[in-house]
Amino acid sequence: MPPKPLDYESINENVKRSQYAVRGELYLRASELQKEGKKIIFTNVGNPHALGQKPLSFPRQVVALCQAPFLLDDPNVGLLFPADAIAKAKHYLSMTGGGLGAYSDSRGLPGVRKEVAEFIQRRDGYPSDPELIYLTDGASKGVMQILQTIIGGQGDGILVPVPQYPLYSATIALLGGSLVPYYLEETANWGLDVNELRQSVNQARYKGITVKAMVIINPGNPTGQCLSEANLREVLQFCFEENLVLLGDEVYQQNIYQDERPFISAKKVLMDIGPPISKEVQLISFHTVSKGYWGECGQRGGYFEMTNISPETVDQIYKVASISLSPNVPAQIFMGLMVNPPKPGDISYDQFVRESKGILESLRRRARIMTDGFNSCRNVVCNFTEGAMYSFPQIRLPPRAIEAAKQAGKVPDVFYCLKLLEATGISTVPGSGFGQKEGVFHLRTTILPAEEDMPAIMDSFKKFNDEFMEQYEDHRGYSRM
Ligand code: DCS
Repeated sequence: MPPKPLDYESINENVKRSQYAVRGELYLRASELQKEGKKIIFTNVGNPHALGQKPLSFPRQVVALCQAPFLLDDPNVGLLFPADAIAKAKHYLSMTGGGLGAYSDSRGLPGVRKEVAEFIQRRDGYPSDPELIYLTDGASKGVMQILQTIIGGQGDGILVPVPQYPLYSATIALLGGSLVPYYLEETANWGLDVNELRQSVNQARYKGITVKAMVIINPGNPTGQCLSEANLREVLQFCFEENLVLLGDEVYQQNIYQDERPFISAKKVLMDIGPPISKEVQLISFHTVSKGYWGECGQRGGYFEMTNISPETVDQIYKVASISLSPNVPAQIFMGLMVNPPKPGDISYDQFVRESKGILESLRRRARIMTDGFNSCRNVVCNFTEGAMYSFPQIRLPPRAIEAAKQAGKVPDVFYCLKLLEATGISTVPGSGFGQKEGVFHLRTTILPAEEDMPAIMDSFKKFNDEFMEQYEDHRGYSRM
């Protein structure tokens, strides 16, 4: 009997090739241990609510009413819901043709796209056109649709930062394209060097690859750096010179933990530069309701904005979006609420600010506790998490640990992370899942565990790491760093 079409030997090679470490070997082992009754701290995914973050009240009130519109007819509705939530629910319901149970336009509800455009305009100080904004099921779906529109085959290259979030490497592999890596410089706080970019592009071209797009993740995942305005200018200039579309992954724009480098969007910098660059460089910017102080990962809401994209291509992307009929409608309302939250004077304003500030300030403190904790450990060095939700310490593994990993048939950082998991229940992602320089090892953890649990988690990490280093360091020759 020949293999059947869905037998492993027969399936699409691109599917087998794509890898997604955030839910990889470590996660599977952690799930097993959890089933066996071990307490696991899931710091492998940036999934705030799963680690106890409470949802913001106002958006949940609005969406609850949209989901159960009969409550709006109940004479007691005003006792359960604030008047501004009731008004907002009516506002969003009036945008839908049939409530949340009906498909929307494939690009998303026009009213929400308009609210997104107004948000971008307020944020950047430049006009934004709702016709060039598409709502998506999380940022992931948007990234996939755009990569699908760009990549036709192996000859099409996408410049991706290393370390990177594996949505990019995995999707490029699925689509059969070529990932062209550019390395971020760890010793320069994960800075981006344009000379490095140029070299990567030249090397790829030498191999016959047409480099078509460049991805930036700002603030960075897993690296946590915030790009400076000067750096963004260089990147846009580079994209202009090299004829690349820039994919600006800006999902962590609310997650900023220092004041020196506030978030600046690629769109604003592009417009600031002025013509010809501002009229020529093609840019797609992505955002989501999964991150920030919202953390509504399970709702799957996102958008992308297209700049300098021709109407014909915008129509083609519309067609691609149409194949999935429509993005989640409840998620679109979350997006509307995120870009158009309660304003001063609204009944729910104070509570909204109290809740969102509370989350953000705590994340800022947690970023500090984690970085300091890692830096106090033997053979561990860690850049400060300037933004996003992750800490990405470098673990300087002694040669004997690397040897032991080899014996166990594991990549060295996977070996370290598995031991950490078994000893402490802390579930992380090995640096190799994001890419790193040869011979250098990291792990990624989120900064999301509850603040009160943080000291105990860092103590338990330190104890494990000290014992690990004690076990594998060669005290005769190997020097401590
Ligand atoms: N872009 C980046 C840089 C991300 O980190 C994520 C999610 C996404 C896009 C996609 O988010 P949504 O599809 O939910 O909008 N980050 C994953 C991670 O690294 N941990 O958790 C999820």
